[in-house]
Order: sequence, then C-alpha cells, then structure tokens
Amino acid sequence: MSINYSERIPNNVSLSDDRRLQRALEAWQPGFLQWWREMGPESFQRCDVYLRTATSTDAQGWATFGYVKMPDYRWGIFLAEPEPDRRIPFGEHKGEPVWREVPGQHRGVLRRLIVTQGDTEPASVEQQRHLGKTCPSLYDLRNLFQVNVEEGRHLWAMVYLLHAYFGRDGREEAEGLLQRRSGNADNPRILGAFNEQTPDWLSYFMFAHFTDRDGKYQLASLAESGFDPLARTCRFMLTEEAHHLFVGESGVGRVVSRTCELMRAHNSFEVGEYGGIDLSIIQKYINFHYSVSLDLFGSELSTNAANYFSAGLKGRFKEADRTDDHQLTGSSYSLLKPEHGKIIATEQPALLALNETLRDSYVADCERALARWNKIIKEAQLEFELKLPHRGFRRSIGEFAGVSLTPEGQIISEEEWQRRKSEWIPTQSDREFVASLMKPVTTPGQFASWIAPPLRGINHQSLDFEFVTGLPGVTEH
Ligand code: BYC
Ligand code: FE
Ligand code: FE
Repeated sequence: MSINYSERIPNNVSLSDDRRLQRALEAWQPGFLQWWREMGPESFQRCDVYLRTATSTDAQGWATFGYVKMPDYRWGIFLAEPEPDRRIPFGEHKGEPVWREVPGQHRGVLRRLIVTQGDTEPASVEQQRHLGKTCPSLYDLRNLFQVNVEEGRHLWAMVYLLHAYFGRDGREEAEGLLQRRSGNADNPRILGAFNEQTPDWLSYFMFAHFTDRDGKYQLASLAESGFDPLARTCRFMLTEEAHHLFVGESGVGRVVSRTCELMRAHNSFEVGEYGGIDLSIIQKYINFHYSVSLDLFGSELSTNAANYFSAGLKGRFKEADRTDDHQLTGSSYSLLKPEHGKIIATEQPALLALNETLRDSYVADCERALARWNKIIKEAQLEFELKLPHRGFRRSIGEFAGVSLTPEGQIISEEEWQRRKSEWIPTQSDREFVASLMKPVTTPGQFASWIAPPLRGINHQSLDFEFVTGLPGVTEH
C-alpha cells in the first residue's frame, strides 16, 4: 500500500475521499507544528538530518533515507494493510467479524485507551528535547531525532483515530494531547514515567530500552484489538518501534562495552577518572528505569484490564500464538503479592491478572537483553553481572506500591530503604557525574569517551558519514 505524499497530510487511508476528516486534521496540523517548534528538539530545527521516511506500509523496505529538516518531516497517517475477513481474536465477541466503527457501548473506554497511548508519544519528545546539545556523536544525534520524529508520527496515528471515529470528543482530546506537558505540575502527562526527566544520554538509552519497550508490548496488545482501525494503526507503529528499541538496547550495550574496555586498560572497577561510567552506576540506572517502566503496565489485578479484554478491545501479547480459549472466564493465574512481610503466590482469576500477564512477556524480553549486555562483560573476562531488580522493587503502582523491597526482593522497613537506597538507585552525585561526561561530540566518526562506536552506520553508511549537517554554531565544511 503506497503512501500518498502529494497531499498536505501524507496518508494511505484515502484521506481526500473524506473531506470533513481531512479538514479537521488540517485544522489540527498547525497546532501540532507549533507544539513541535516549542517542545521538539531544541536548537536543531534548521539542521539537515539523515532520516528515514515511510514510503509504503508493506513489510519489504518501507523506508527511504535522505536529508530532511525536522519541521519538514512528512508526518502522516499510515495504517498496516487490512487483513481480509479478520475476526475478533479474543473476549466475549471472539470469532465475530472485527469492527470497522466504534462499538457504541465501548466508546468511552476505547477513547481512553487511545488517549493514554497518544499522550506518551509527545511526552517522550518533550522529555528528550535538550539532549541534542550533549550528543556523544552525530550517529547518536541522528538516531535521537529519528526516534523523536517517529514519536511525533505516533501522535498523529492516535489523533487520526480520535478525529475519524470519536467526533467532537475526539477533537477535544486531540487538542488536549498538544496541551499537557511532561513534568508540568498543573497539566502533566497521564502516566508516571512520562513526567520523569531524561537529563542525560545514559538515561535516554535506558528510556529507549525500558520505556519504549513498554510501548512495544502495549502496542502489540492493541494490535490485537477487535476495533480494526486501532489494530492496523498499531501494527504499523510497531515497525517503527523496532528502531527505537535498537537504539536503546545497543546504546546501553555500547556504554557497557566502553566501560569494560577502560576497566581492562586500567585494571580497575572505577573508570570515572578515565571518562567512563562505572558498571555500578549503570546498574543503578537499570534499577531506576526498569522499575519506572514496570509501573506502566498498571496494577497486577485490574478490572479495567479484564474489561478491555472481555470487550475485545485489548488483547495479550501474541494472542494468536496462545493455545487457551482466548476468553479466560474460568482460568486462573498464580500471582506474587506482598502479604504480612512476605511475598506469596496467590491464585487469581486470569482475567483480572492481564496486566501482570503482559508484564511477564516484558520481563522475559528484558532478561534476554540483559543477558546480551552480560555477555559483553564476560567476553572482556571481567567478573561482574548486571541484574534486573525484583519486579516489586521501587514500585508506585499496584500490589507493591508503598512496600519497600531490596533489588533481590526482600521486604525491608521504610527506614532501611531510606538508609540504603543510595546503593540501589542513582544518587545526586551519580547523576552529576554522568552529567559531567555529557560534552557534545560532533566531528563525524568521533565518539564520546564513555561510549563505544556502534558496529555499523545507519542504512549501510560508514561511521564517519555526516548524519546531521548544519549544526548550530558550526560553519559548513
Ligand atoms: N501512571 O487498573 P489499573 C509508549 C492508573 S508506552 C499513572 O491498574 P489499567 C511509549 C490508571 O489509569 C505505552 N497512572 O490500570 C514509550 C487507573 O486510573 P483510574 C503506552 C497509572 O487501566 C516510549 C488507575 O491507575 N500505552 O508507547 O489496567 C516513548 C488504576 O488502574 C499508571 C499504553 O499505556 C501509571 N504508570 O492499566 C514513547 C496503552 N498505571 O481509572 C511512547 C494504553 C495505572 O483510577 N493504556 N494508572 O483513573 C492502557 O492500556 C492502560 O491505561 C494502562 C493502565 C496499562 C496504562
Ligand atoms: Fe511511540
Ligand atoms: Fe518509541
């Protein structure tokens, strides 16, 4: 399905056949561009960035690469191709034809899911807007901007659904998505992690690894939706998301790799004085970002989640690969809960435990990536193992909220937590140290002292390719 770029809003949904929708979206577009100029990457709007742009939505080579100024990026509306005769894959309506319009009785919850998803996209751009100024290389700078423009497009994806299917309420919600601001006390973004700061590049790689990965699992569950326009929208978003996860996982891996190199060269666990980041600090950043991201899955026991599933609106990860009845009315799930100072397994209705089921898929994926980082350490013949903390560690949402745990999962007193938390999560001085390393490196082919180069450039370009040109304060060469 090719994308029509001759219209003001690129799309593959025949937007020009629906004049009302086209006008509504064209009316929203200037507000989006204004938001991008105010809240998008600071100081780099006039640079030429080597970006990929979607040209079609089929699996083979949907992307073309070329220099683009970010405000000229062709944000648009791209849905994956429809599946002929698609059926609702789960819940009470399992087996019925999918909905092409919003089922009236589920309008409110569906809108809420779409708004919650949509809200995270601009939030992440806001969180990352200052990072360009301290980029570790042009390669990394380009990747940051690629992720940012695509998160902008993900906002478009949700706004399309709101405008096309939710009438006036949808248009109001679409306005709200441009008005909330990450970290703003009066009008914050909806979910916790999206009001945290992303002050340095180590935080950024952790965010792209752990928090964008929540995005992958949430989008994959919505890609199962019986509301077909939502499913198709999320399917295409997932193809873009893969790059964000690559940036995060390989970014953290490159930091680990550089640290190991410095550890070996100087025969020391402490590499700060050589411009590296100690593995112990990397571990604390993992603890922080993993726990914040686990909260994004919601409470372990959730009637919301049960309702979403029963109604056929939000499925499980890879619903089709599961061999149960896809309805779960009589099934149970063994859930870990803190009770009287201990963590115990309890039998719960599977329908209520769907947030936890999705969290299970996420945790397994994080374990896989962690093993790859540990392999880097092992190959450098160093004795150190990075770990994921217990899933109840430092949680603010769900059964573990308000319970203090060590990373190993031992319940401790609030007082012990206060006394020992500096061992587990980044302290002010850890953050200041990491911040002190954040000096921009903008010579093509050069990388900051604290990160190893990647294995290869983007789109087969060499590492000294000029991935971003026309930087502020730098004359042409
Ligand atoms: N922070 O039954 P519960 C991405 C609220 S990331 C604040 O546990 P439910 C991306 C909840 O709203 C993917 N509040 O929750 C990544 C509820 O409020 P009410 C984003 C929270 O509904 C990087 C109450 O607590 N997509 O794409 O089962 C860069 C009790 O709720 C939080 C989605 O999230 C929190 N962490 O599950 C860019 C998908 N957690 O009813 C992009 C859509 C819960 O008491 N969203 N609450 O007012 C959902 O599916 C669900 O809303 C959630 C929550 C899974 C988030
Ligand atoms: Fe996104
Ligand atoms: Fe993303």
